Amino acid sequence: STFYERYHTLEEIYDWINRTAQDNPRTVKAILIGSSYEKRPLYVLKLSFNDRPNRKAMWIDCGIHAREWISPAFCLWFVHHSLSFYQQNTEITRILDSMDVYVLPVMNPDGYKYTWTAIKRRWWRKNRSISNSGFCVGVDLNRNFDVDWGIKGSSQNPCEEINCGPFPESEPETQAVANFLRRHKNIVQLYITIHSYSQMLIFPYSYTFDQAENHNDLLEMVQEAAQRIKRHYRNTYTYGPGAATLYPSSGGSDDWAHKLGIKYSFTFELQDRGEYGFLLPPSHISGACNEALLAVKTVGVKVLEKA
Ligand code: 0X9
Ligand code: ZN
Repeated sequence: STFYERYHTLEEIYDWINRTAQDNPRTVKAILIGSSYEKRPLYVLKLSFNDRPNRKAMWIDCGIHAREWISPAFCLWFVHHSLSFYQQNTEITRILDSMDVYVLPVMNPDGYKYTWTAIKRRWWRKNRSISNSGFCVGVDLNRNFDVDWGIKGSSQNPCEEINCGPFPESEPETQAVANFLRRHKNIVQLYITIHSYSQMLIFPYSYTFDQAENHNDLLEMVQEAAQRIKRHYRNTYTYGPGAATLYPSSGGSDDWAHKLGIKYSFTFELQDRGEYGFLLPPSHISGACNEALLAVKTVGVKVLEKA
């Protein structure tokens, strides 16, 4: 198997980030956007294939949840595809010709590292911040954003999996992403966050059953993505607004990005539908990533057509 068909330790991913930037000095830059609770750097790779003025941008983050190993694997897959198939594949070329792409391969490095250290830790989801009220560790970064914070599908109890933290953006990982997107909100048109598992293409809102004002556009985009996945890979993805399609929950990054003004905002839940769950075997990485790549390219091209 190739490098991209295996899961990698955090150290290997940091090495890959460095190497990728060094080997592609004209097109790839590593940008430090902050650091984690345990002081690990948060690097974003900026892919920029030309320097036309007024360029727009898209953002993809991976690894919000530690145990969802297919997610960082996808970010690496996506960058590799972009660098390998620019000017070969029509869709990735169209996207990279008109947008810069910001890729955060591991938003929760402390949690990711922890899942690699012992079998019983393989199911860790949150970051590794220590609450000042007691002995439990970890905040669910996808409950920590400042949108209806702490209300639905989240818990203020640090011992729980869906702990939203002591206050909105309490976590350095959340702050780093939120600050970066606030600074770049005028250029970023498309926000995508990669999770697993369940094979779902979700869009805002999750914090409420109210429809986003561009609901019909978002629905059309994920519907087309799901149809193309079915046609090309014979695999089923369900799609729709988060609250109705998955479950209601507050404080998520997709809803927050949408309310910031990034109108095209998505959460993609990759393979599988529960057979292996978080323990998706390496032999499934290429299938899972190619499907997700098709979905990313589908919504990316649609944004270009709409915006
Ligand atoms: O619950 C989550 O954070 C996501 N599912 S997961 O199984 N990967 O944990 C779904 C997030 C959907 N979006 C929001 N809740 N805002
Ligand atoms: Zn997740």
